[in-house]
Amino acid sequence: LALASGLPLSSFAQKKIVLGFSQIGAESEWRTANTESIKQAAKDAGIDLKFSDAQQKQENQIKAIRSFIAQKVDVIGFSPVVESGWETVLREAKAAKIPVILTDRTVDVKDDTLWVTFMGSDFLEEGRKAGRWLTENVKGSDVKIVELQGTVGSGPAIDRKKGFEEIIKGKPQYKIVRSQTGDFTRAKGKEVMQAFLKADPKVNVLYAHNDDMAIGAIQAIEEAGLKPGKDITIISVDGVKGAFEAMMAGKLNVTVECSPLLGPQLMATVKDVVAGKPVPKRIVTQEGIFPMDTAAKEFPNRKY
Ligand code: GYE
Repeated sequence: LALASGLPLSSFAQKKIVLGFSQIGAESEWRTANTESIKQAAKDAGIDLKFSDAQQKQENQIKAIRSFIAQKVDVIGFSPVVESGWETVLREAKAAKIPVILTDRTVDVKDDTLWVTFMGSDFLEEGRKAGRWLTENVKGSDVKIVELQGTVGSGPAIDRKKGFEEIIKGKPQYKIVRSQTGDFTRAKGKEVMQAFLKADPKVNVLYAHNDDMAIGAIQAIEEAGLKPGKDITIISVDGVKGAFEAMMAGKLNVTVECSPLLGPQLMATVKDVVAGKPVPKRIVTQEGIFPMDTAAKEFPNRKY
């Protein structure tokens, strides 16, 4: 087909929006579901997605963002592995007039004009939900808690710890006796739990900042001859399928939901930003909490 001008019709068709997205890595079931959601939603929305995996390293994310700037993408999306250290590269994106959308995790920068919007969960509230479940369901005069923290310096690790501590504060029967990072992975979760149990096997509760670390820790607990979910009450965050399976097996007591399905919302926002429409500065994901006794009923409805 050609028009009177002689140009092919296709050159008049709207140019595809190009989105450069820097993902943290593939550290957890949550993350792989998040990547899947973003890729599928880009396809569905007809957006040209340039996807880059940083293998959990900030320097790789900075490189990816610089390469998106050099390629002159329309929008940059990213999920910052840690909160600090983004000023310089975000200023470069701003100077190049490329809008930046934060998904899942946020950045700690003074100038909030360096990013357009932040969509994702309220990690502080997730920590509080974990803490409230604990204080309502685990009673005793001396409750010894071990904590597996997420990636050091990441938004979810900082806030899930803070929210949880806020709830147990002033309740001296709840004591965090050991707390260390497991970097949001199964392997590290298992390794650190082994070390915790070796130092002192008298643990009542494990609070893990994500399901993957809890699942790794469950293996360590079983190998130590203890019963996860019974001898040690386990609380974690995300609500991935693996957690529901562990709950149905009686090995995990509760998971606080954190949805990774941010793709469709991201693509809709990318389109709005390109069209010059105003977008809210903060878009919060709505989430619940799933104790063990709801797992079998909820499992068929789980999408990640
Ligand atoms: O909880 C964890 C993942 O940033 C909310 O990152 C996300 C966290 C999620 O690796 O499993």
